[in-house]
Amino acid sequence: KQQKACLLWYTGLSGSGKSTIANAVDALLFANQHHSYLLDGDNVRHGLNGDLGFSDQDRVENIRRISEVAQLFVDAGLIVSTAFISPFRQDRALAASKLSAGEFIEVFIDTPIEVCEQRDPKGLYKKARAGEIKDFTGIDSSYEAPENPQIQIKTADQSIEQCAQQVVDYLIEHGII
Ligand code: GGZ
Repeated sequence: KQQKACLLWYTGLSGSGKSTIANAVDALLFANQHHSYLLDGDNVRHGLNGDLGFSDQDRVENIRRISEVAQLFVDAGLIVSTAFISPFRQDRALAASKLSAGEFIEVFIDTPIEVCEQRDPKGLYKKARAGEIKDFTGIDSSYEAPENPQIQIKTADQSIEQCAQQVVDYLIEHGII
């Protein structure tokens, strides 16, 4: 199936819905015979980046390696998605700088921290508030929201399907699929 290789770079807080939406988008792409690959915590933080934690320095290295790997997959012709907090603007800009214009698509999963904390699917916010987890994004580690994302998704008042469709619509409108 005809497609242009690109990188969908999801960014947002823990519990914002990055992985959920990225997985839903990937399923829609697969159902339409597109070739895609999703990098997320499950397949990267345990393996390739298993040596890294959550200090600022380790997050920078986490994102650097992910952007290098994502670039390789883009070179291979895939629609690549990365779903990591990627809290620092400079690191996202570095990832973008490796691709040509139009290939890097920043997807801001714009979920307020109050909503993420309410969802708290893994109980991590509770632990962070209790001081059991240090350097937690949005609590005692910073998150720099994108200023000009290609796609901005408000998850608080939309279904997962609607959020995923917003990404697919963008890909169609920009001639990627
Ligand atoms: C943020 C943490 C932390 C700390 C563990 N801060 O909701 P999750 O569980 O599944 O997603 C979070 C994930 C963040 O990893 P990333 O590789 O996306 O982060 S970064 O891009 O900043 O490198 C959360 C869990 O790991 N987690 N400790 N201290 N999230």
